[in-house]
Formats: sequence, structure tokens, C-alpha cells
Amino acid sequence: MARSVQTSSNFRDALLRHLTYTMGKDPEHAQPFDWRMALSHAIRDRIVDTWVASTRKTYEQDGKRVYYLSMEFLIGRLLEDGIFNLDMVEEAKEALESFGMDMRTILDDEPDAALGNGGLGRLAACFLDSLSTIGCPAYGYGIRYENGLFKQSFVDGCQVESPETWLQEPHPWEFERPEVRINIGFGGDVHFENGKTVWRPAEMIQAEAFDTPIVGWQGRWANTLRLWAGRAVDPFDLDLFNSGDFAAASEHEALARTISRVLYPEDSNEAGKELRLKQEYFFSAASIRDILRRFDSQHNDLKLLPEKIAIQLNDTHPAIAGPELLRILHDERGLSFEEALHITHHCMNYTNHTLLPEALERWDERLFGRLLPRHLDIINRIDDAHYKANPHRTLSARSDGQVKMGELSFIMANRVNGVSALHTDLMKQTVFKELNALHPDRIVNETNGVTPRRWLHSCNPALSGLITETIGEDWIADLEQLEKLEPSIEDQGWLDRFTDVKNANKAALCDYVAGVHGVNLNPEAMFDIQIKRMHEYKRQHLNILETIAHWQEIRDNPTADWVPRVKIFAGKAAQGYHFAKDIIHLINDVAKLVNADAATRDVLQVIFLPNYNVSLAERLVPAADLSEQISTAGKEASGTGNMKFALNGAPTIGTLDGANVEIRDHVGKENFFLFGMLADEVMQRRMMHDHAQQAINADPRLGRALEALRDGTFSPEDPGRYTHIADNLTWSDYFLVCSDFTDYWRAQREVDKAYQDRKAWAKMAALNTARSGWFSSDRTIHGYMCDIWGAKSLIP
Ligand code: D6G
Repeated sequence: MARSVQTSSNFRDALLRHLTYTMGKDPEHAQPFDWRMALSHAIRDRIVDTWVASTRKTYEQDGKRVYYLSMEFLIGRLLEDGIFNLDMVEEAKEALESFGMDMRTILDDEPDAALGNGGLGRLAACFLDSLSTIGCPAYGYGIRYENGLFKQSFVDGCQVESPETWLQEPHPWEFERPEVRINIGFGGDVHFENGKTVWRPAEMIQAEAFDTPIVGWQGRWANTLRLWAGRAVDPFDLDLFNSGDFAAASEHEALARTISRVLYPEDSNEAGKELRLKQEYFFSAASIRDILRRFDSQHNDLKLLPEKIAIQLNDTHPAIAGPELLRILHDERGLSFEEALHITHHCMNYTNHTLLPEALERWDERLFGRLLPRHLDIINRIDDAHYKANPHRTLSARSDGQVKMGELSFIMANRVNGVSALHTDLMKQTVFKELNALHPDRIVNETNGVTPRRWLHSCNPALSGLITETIGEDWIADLEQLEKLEPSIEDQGWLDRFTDVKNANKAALCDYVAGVHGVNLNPEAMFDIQIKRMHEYKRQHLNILETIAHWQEIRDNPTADWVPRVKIFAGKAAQGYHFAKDIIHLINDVAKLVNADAATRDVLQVIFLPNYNVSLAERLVPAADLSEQISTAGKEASGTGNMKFALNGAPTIGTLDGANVEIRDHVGKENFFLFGMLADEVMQRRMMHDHAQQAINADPRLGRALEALRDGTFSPEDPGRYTHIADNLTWSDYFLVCSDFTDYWRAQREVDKAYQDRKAWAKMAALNTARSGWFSSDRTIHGYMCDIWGAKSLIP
């Protein structure tokens, strides 16, 4: 639809028209910002054509709509995405060049929309891309945070946070919908009047819709990402203003706006917890109202709801959407409780993303009841109904003074899914063991995936070009076609070209790091990369301990035949997670010493790149030789970074955890560096009270690396700085860093050996690419459509 109607000279005209009439600039005076806005508007026009046509078609065909509710959408930059999905790279480049502008400069001017913390939010963004590519009518619903995930910088090696400001400049991708404003209530009380239950909230906040079109591959379909912003119902009190109290006059507006102000406010204090719960209800309730409004515009029988809509809860954050839909159907629309429950149950599905007990949401009943009194009643009735149907059990969404969102989601949902085969199995054996026994058909597995458009075609154009030249371009929307590359991998000429691409990507990363951070990396070295949120279970500290031991060993024997390595880290630590922040500090301190060490710096460099985000990942993933996926087995539900690296030709060093298991199955065990305990061994090992000391006693390298933390080697100005990390690893080590260290060291030396045979390494890397086709999010979405939603593509 979108691409063929315009010729490039037309596109140049469109660009100039937007520069002139949207931005009010002439080409002589326009800044990169003006060009970016003009280009974004010119591209957006093409997307809108598709968008309107898709919306119209969904109405005409009365297609089943999928609603993906998520607290996070980590979409990153949209201009490059739009240009690639519309297949307009050359046109856009030529049009800009005709005005003397460089496209890369313009693309890099766009701020990164960081409306998420990590994997869960990026998964939601990949799913939106796949839903549009497949042509499944779908909406993402979330919050329009004014400040996304904080910006990270380092001061003396320590993480410092500052507000993220993606909305400081006008955002060309969204459409404000002032006509879609929904009042959301909080607090107050519940009355029984004229045979009906009525909730009278004490406070109202308005949710206003902002829509962003999400276009799929080749512009054939576009769905909507609808984000809600908090507004005051009465934004301005004129009486207060006239009485001279200017601040109080605008107070309602300021308070209402805090609800969509920041992503995941610090929730270690009571006020923070309350805000978080309010955010969850705010966007879930606004979305449910909007979903019902759209349904009502086409249907008048509520029984049809499960046939016409499917709601997916991305983790428990939107779990309150279930009781909210039930409340509206029962209290406001007059259905019996049983009927309302039945309908709600058949509309709702829940994705579990973690087995970590501290990450499964639970709310104090008093706080919950104060904010959502009617919902607390409803949750009691849901529990009663569940108990009645299963009287021999006492499983409950409410117990010990808490509302348990995981259990609530399970009980409400028609389907519950895990995000990798291992995670789904563990879910059945652990957190939902008893619920699974009651409802054995409810849990299904949908292993995560990543969109090949962003995570290969656009972030790695040279590799994409080589693949297209070899097997044609159909792989972009049908990633399993990558297996057709296998015969070429036997051809040394082709393999050399594959290696040239990797080397060029590494050189580009070196230029970037030198330009932005003033550090010269050795492009000949192996680029060994660990990028993800900082967390003890992800074990960045295992990686840095091995790096320390490696450095010590190189110093012992500097003239040996060492394989040069660059260890690259990036990732943010939660503001209140001090241990994780100390690990960042340690990595930066190790980097300072090691990079300055004349005896080792030719063969070992360490760098921690600040402010990890989607755009930085797009630079790092294509340049990686080795992917670090080293979580304690049983802790990483899936991972998606692991898939991005494999797809871009970086073999994994990893544990049998999350989707690593399936990656290894697909790429072949000879193309994956496995180490570490299995999930059940982890559980057994933890029962030994002295597991860490035993591991330390058995491996002098580990003992020496820990000693370097204790004796202040890396922090001579503050020798005690890392004692607590060494103590934690020696005396508690819940995540079994010490117990896995020796095997990790072994696997790293195998990596060294393998990398020395560059031809064999290139083959291994290329096989990782050729065999990663299954990890497309298109495959995942087809799985959801078929096993969970019963939804269909509307693209003929
Ligand atoms: C999106 C797409 C736009 C449509 C609008 C309202 O912004 O074309 O008009 O949604 O659609 P409904 O919410 O009324 O379906």
C-alpha cells in the first residue's frame, strides 16, 4: 500500500514540504532536529495511509482484536524502524543527500523511547512489530511516561541516575486523542443501593489517549500503540488562584500528572508503593473502558466478548484488568456475577515472566482496600467461586493479609504461558504447582522471540545484505529461511565475506567508542559482550571475577600465546539495588587498572559502556564475537538478548537456563559453549551450607581473584570498598558464582582455543545465524494467535 505510490522525487518534495510547512524552516537554516522532524513526518504520512486502511478493515471484517496490556514498551527509536519497514532506505538517503544531509546523523538525533526496564518491555515492542507484520488486529496499551527509564552516567566509576527526557522535544510519532479521555476513580467507599452495588471513588484522575502507529514489514498493516497520560479532571482552581494561592491552584494537575510521570517509581517507601498500584489500575482500567467502548460500537451482546477480543496480561502488572472487567460487567452492565466471571475468564490470558519470589507482585490488603475497595470485594468473590469449584483445595489470591497478583492472574486467565520451555516446566513444578494440578490444561509455553526487522535487517545492514544476496529477501518475514544459508557456509569465499561483515561492524563500534568515550579498543581482539540489566542472578560478577583471574594469569606469564579479548559490559542497576551498583563500580575499577597495565593491555581490555538502551544494543549486537548468557540455572525465564546475539553470528557461552536451552538445541551443541550446574543441581547445591568455601578451596584461581577484591588491588584509595562483595560470595553466594566459577573458567579457555582457529570460528558464528530462524517473534506471535488468542491475520 504505502511504498509503491511515491517516486523518490515525490519523497524529496514531501521532505521539503514538511521542512517548510511543518517546521517553518528553509534548507539553508535547518538544523538536524528540523530535518529529523521533517523526515519523520514524511515517513509518518506513509504509515498513516496503512494505519487508516488497517483500522477500517478490522471494523469491516469484524476481526477478533488482541489487546496486549503492558506496563512497559521499550520501543527505542522509531524513525529508522519506519524507514526500514517501509523499505524506503534508499529513497530517504537520496532525498537527504540531495540537501547535503547525512542520514545517519539525522537518525541518531532521535531520542530513545525508554518506556521499559529491559527484556519484558523489549519483548512487548518486538511483539507489536510482529503483530503488524503478520496483520493481526492488535493494540498495545500502556502508560505514556513523561520520563522513561533513568539516564545512567558514571562519576568516579559509580552509577549516577538522572531523569530521562524523551518528551522534551516534540515527539513526531504520536497522535494526541483529546476526545478519548476516561475518568479513573480511586479510594472512596462501596454502597448497596436499589439492589445494586455502587462504588463511589473519592478521587478521580483522567486518562488521556496518545496513539502511535506501529507499521509492519513492507507497510502492509499498521496497529496502534495507545499510551495513557494522567490529567486532572479539574486542572485549575480559579478561586484559589484569585485568592493568591497560585501553587495550590494547579495542584490537582500536578498530582494527576505524577501518575504517568516516571516508569517504576522507587517503591521502597509507602508513597512509592501506592503510586505504583495506582499506575497499574490507571492504565488497566482506562484500557478496559476503551476496549468495551470499541466492542459496544459494533456489538450489543456481551456474551460475544470472548469471541471478539483477547486480552494478554504482560506479567501481573495489569492483573487488576480482570477484576475491573468483571466489576463493569456485573456492577454496571447488570450481568450475574457468575456470567461476568465466565466472560472475563475467557477473555483474559497471563504471561508469567519470572519465578523470583520477590518479583511476584503482592499487595498489602490495607493499601489495596484503601485504593480499590470494590475490587477487593470482587477478588474475594473470585476466590470463593474458585474454591466452590475446587473444594478440596484452599488456593487463594488473598492470604496472609496480602493480595497475590500471580495467583489472581492464574485464576482469572483462560491461558497462562511461560516464556521458554524450561521456564514453563519450572513454573509447573514450583510457583504454580498446585494451581497447575487443578487446571492442567491452562499452562502453555510460548518461547520468546525477537523481531528480525530491527534485530538483523536494520541494525546489521551489511549482514542483511549478504543474506539477501545469498538466499533472497523473503527471510525478513520468514526467518526460518535462514537455514538456506547452510550450503554457503561450506564455501570459504562466502565465509570470508561473513567475517568481513563482522570485522566491519567491530571497526564501527571501535570508532563509536573512541569518539564518544575516548577509549581505543583493539579491533583484532575477540569482542566478548554482556549487556542486560544488572542483577545478581545474571551474574555480571561471575564474568568480572573470571576477568580478574584471567588478568592475574596473563601477568604471571605475559609472553604466553594469549587470545586478545575485549570484555564489554553495559546495563543499568535499579536505583535502590546497592549490590548491583557496587558491581558496576567494581567493573569500572577493574577496567581502570587493567586497561592501564602495560603488561596485559594488548591482550585484555575491559569497558563498561554507560546508559545501555535499545540504540546502544543495536550497535553492540552486530559487533559481538561472544555472547555472555551466564545466569544461575533456573533464574532467567527466557532472555531475548541471547537470541539477538546468536542471530547476528555470536556464539554463546552460557548455562542451561531460559531459552539458552532451546538456542543450544537449534544451533547445535558444538556451536555453543556450555558450562555450569543445571537447574536441579542448583537447588541441591544450595542445600550444602559451605558450597562457596568448598568451591574456593578447590580452585586457587578463584581464591586469588577474591583476595584481590579484599586487598584493595582495584581500589587502593579505598581498600575496603569490595570486601563485602568477597564476603557475600564466600559466606552466602545465593546465586552460586563460586560453585560455577571453575567450569566457567574451563569454558572460557575453550572459547580461546576455538577462536584461535579463525576459519572454524567463522563457521560456528555463521551456523549460529543460519540456525536462529526459529527465534523470530513472528513464530512466537503465531503461537499466541493459535494456542491462546484464536486470532487471525487480516492480510489476504
Ligand atoms: C487509532 C487509529 C485511527 C482510529 C483511532 C480510533 O488512532 O485510525 O481512528 O485509533 O479508533 P477506535 O479506537 O475508535 O477503534
